[in-house]
Amino acid sequence: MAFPESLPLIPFPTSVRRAEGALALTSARVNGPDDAVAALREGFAARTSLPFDSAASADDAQIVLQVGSTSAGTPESYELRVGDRVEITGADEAGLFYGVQTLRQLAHEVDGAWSVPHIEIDDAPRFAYRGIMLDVARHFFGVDDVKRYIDNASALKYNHLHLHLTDDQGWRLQIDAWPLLTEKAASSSALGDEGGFYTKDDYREIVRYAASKHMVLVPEVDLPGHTHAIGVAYPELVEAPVISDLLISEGERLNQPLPVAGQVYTGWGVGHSSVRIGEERTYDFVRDVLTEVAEITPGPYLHIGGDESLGTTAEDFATFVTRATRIAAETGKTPVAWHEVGAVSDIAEGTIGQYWGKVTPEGSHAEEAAHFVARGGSLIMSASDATYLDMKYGADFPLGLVWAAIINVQKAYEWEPTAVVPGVPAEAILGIEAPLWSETTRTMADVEQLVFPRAAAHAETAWSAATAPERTWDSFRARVAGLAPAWKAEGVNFYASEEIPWQ
Ligand code: TNX
Repeated sequence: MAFPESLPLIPFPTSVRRAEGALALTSARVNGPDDAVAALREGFAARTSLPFDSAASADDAQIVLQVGSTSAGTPESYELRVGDRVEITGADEAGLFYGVQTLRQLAHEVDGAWSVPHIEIDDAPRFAYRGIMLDVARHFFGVDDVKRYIDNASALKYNHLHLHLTDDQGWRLQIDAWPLLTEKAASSSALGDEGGFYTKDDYREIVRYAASKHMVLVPEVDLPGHTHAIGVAYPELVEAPVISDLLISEGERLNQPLPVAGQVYTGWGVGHSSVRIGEERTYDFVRDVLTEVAEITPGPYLHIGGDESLGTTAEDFATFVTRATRIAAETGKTPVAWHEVGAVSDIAEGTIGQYWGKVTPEGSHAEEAAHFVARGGSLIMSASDATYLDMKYGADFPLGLVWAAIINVQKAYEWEPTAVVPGVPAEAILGIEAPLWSETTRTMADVEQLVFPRAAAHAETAWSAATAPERTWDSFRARVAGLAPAWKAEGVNFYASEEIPWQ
């Protein structure tokens, strides 16, 4: 049988034992929980016309999906066996879903029949938090686009979707107590493109859809900087824009406007905006917003931003984040914040830090990150010169930015998240996240060019053991090549980087 030598398994499983031969999915009758059967059917819909009819009993099925005990025994783990039929056992529903994603990657059309190699796979994730971010503030992406992003990410076993919901350029979520946010500050995007926002029902639909693919939504309200849009709706909540020399020169270089108080901002300079730290009304606002967001968010996390607050003095920043982390915690959620918040000693205990410094930390970034751990929290690693999906692949790439690094697929693949911040034990690393900032991406097709194939590299860093023999660039590049047929069938606009021997 002409089965590929290198199976396109990404992220690579804990253990794979392959035997001779393959099983042709001739009947493709499935027995299992409805959700898992639906995931299987959906997962193959773009590539095959296999019907995946439900079989009334396991005896009668060619594919058996079940929740039960696995050799790893840990959450999200699964076992997959292919002999004279396919059996997938998940430790929980998520594990079963991941087994189905692996089955998708195993299936190949050989001599006109969809077949799966005889194989035994035992698998479990390395990190509990495997995140991908979408910035819907610089450019807005509607519910259907977000669902597409969820489909493509969950297929790679990502389990958290971080939505960057607010920034200088727009406010993207309905807040009942402060209705002008979406009435006045949502209509536009960076580059003067069209904006938009999610009603609460839209947001609930995203949450529901993400959950159906075993992804937890992590909402971010970025404070106290990145808040120009708040002032478009409620001028009394923000300070006047800080127009620095850097902002002026960047604006001229990029032919972008400077921020004007009370008017929508369509450039992408940072560090010019701040909420008013000394006004009690600011904290009423923060409490109302975080409470409403928490109410419609079933997941455990609430991200309050805290990055690049250069329009706020260090003292004011400390005052603000000391209170804001507590307000977030009072909603019952675990606060998450970008690593700068770790510069402040008295942040709420247990706050999770998101590190976006370099793989080799600069300045005080590592120290700031370590402070979250000292306060009983943990870290999500988003090293910007490895995981930033908005960085260009090469100097001439038409989309993206370059400030952190030029990141080809190999550079995205080769970094070790537990080795970045000195003195922090590996157990304090909750996981990794790959952020897509959307200054330059005007459509989901643009987004997908930047995200794929690099998101496959980060998925493997997040899931596969650091010491696995297949955790090498040579193995990865051969395997990722094999994802191209599925991506093409599904219309994923991946970038065909020359580093990869595409099929
Ligand atoms: C830095 S990293 C930002 C964002 C930008 C991004 C562009 C971080 C927490 N903040 O505001 O969109 O760079 O790459």
